[in-house]
Amino acid sequence: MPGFEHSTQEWQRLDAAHFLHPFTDFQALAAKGSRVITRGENIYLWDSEGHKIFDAMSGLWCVNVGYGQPALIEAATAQLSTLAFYNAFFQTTTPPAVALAHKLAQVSPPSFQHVFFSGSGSEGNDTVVRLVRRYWDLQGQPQRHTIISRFNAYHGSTMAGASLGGMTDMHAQGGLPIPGIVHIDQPYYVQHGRPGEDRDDFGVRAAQWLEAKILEVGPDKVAAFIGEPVQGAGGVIIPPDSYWPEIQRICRKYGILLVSDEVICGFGRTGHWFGCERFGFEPDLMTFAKGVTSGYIPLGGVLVGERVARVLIEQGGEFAHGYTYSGHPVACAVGLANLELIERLGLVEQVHSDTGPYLAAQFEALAAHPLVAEAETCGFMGAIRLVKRKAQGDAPAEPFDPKLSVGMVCRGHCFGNGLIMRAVGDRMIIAPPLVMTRAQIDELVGLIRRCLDLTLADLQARGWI
Ligand code: PXG
Repeated sequence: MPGFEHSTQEWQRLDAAHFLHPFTDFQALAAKGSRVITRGENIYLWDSEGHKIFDAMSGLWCVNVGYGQPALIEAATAQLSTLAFYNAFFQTTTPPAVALAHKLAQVSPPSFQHVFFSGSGSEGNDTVVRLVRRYWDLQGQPQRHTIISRFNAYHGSTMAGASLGGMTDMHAQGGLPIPGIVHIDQPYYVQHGRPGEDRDDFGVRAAQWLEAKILEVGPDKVAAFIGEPVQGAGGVIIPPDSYWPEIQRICRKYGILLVSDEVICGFGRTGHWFGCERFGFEPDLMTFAKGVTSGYIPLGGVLVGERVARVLIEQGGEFAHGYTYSGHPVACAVGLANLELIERLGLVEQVHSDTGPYLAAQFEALAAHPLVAEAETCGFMGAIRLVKRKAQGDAPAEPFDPKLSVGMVCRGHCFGNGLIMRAVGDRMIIAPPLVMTRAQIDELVGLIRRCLDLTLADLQARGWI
């Protein structure tokens, strides 16, 4: 492609000289040199050295339909030629934005008939903060200001997104969280479960931390609770089935708005259109991004349920919030083509009742590996936890010293063997494209097994095990 024909070394030199990457130690990366990805097709990537890579992370949890889908490329190209941009301020609209809003209303649970578009998931969550506080102002309860979230949640990287998120290392940079955002613990059994405790009992107990926090803050001061159905960036933390219904019961008891951050879980990832449907709860607002366009072009937003929409529309007057790219016509055209393709290929049903259960069976068998304590999936998301010694009888599994960064060692072997998996602490995680076939699941699990074997040998050679 003209302008893109440098050698790997030249790309790395220019990259180090000019490009500050997200969540990156700039100096360390410059010393090592970036990996240069040049092409994608289906569920595979190629780097500038011609290596083929199995992308078990769908880019960054987003390429749900896989790379190179002609329907999305054609939708973008056609819209670029027709109308590359117009805004949705000043009482105007564009056909792709209207058509995508209509489509989103069709695929969402019935109470969601309205959407506010943003350019990303972080901006979507900033919109959530504005919407939630606006709602309570309009209800004559401006003191309902506090939003409760969870530690180890990820809700984005803007000031509000990072504040809603519960990543303490992010909070440590820049004086976060902003006022009015507080956190409770995550429903992670490995961290908080009691010996012998039933998982569902744990789920109810973990949900009740919300009630305790509401009572601490004051029930009349709490505006909303936000959570990812499954915490993605936190390490694919799959809550017990009892958790979300109990969260919903508590929110309803105190009249608090319930927000589902569907940025990762939305658009088929859990085998349902939205993660809340998998876990049986009915939120008032849903943040989305990533899978709405399969990552082909940036787009995000908030789906607004009836309870909030009615107040905003009937009593709200002007809502003083919005982005240049709210309802970007090219992004919306791609989003529409993407949702239609997900429907045409039957990907949600496929993950629900065919490839999802097949992945579960194959992936969960990795729990037999000597390095693995648990291997679990939820739709097309999965995690394995690496441990020094497996559980034996009543003795729980023995974790590695976190300082060893064993996950990063394993990730290195994955990269070296043409597999992209993410390491989050001692959890190795996947979120493959929803188009992954049974044969490709076999290929993936074979690759993971090989990388686990190499990691084991490596750790033994280092004397860490
Ligand atoms: N909510 C959730 C649940 C997310 O996972 C965002 C909001 C923010 O979306 P934007 O589009 O602003 O990035 C996300 C993003 C990782 C990783 O390393 C995960 C995300 C972003 C970057 C890295 O797992 N999720």
